Amino acid sequence: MDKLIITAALVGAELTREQMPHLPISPTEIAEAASAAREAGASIVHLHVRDAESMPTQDVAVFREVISEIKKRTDVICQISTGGAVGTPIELRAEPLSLRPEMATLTTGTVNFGDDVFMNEPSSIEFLAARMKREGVKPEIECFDAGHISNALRLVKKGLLDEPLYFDFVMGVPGGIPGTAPDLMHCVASLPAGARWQVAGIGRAELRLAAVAIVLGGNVRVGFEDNIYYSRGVLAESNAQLVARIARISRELGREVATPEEARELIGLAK
Ligand code: KMH
Ligand code: ZN
Repeated sequence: MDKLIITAALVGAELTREQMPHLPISPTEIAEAASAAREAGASIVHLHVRDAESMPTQDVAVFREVISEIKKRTDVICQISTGGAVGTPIELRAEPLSLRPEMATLTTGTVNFGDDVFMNEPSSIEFLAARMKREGVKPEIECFDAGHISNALRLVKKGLLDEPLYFDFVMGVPGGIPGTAPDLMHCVASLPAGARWQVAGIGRAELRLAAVAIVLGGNVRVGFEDNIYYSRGVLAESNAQLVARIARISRELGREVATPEEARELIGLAK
């Protein structure tokens, strides 16, 4: 089995300091969290950024600073969010692609998102995919529901997505696909040959789906964006703490953890 790729989703767009006192917000805090996550076993960091008021932003200048601070400290793969926050206009969501990060997320369908709707119209998805292709940015295909997988495969047919494909199943969002092992098995069975995948379980689905993914040969995303608890009612101390547990479980199960360099090779990132 290939080595495990761990992604750390450090910040998110929805979480506040009130909910999670250890949430990294400033560029320095995010870079320190990225470096600690790398030391704990992460090879990718999934990045949202915040403005001076701690609000989610797609401001290119903030992303530039965060990525530059990360690169001063560590060799982890920087993956920017083009999802932004619920309601962010699609043009703003695309803006940080001008920085040509190694990876960016591409959500391939609309989903109810708690009491909100995370809108991804077909024209918006194609706009983002075309922009990523032009900038040479590798998409991570975010599927919040099973239908988002076939939407992505249609983009391959249209020439807007290139293989090898890298999927992320975000499971357990209220309104999206439930965070259960049978639902994950269904997603994995829907993939074309040669595609790689990871799972991002939301809340209490995080750990149990990570364990299933490790055994099945998939990859794992953890971090405050998806889950803030280490165990029932106990807040995690850091993103790195959540990453370290996944690395430990994987090694115990006989699966080594990929370095960023090894992850680049596995995902097929441009040299
Ligand atoms: N904040 C969510 C509405 C992504 O990063 O690409 C969307 C999201 C997906 O987090
Ligand atoms: Zn995100």
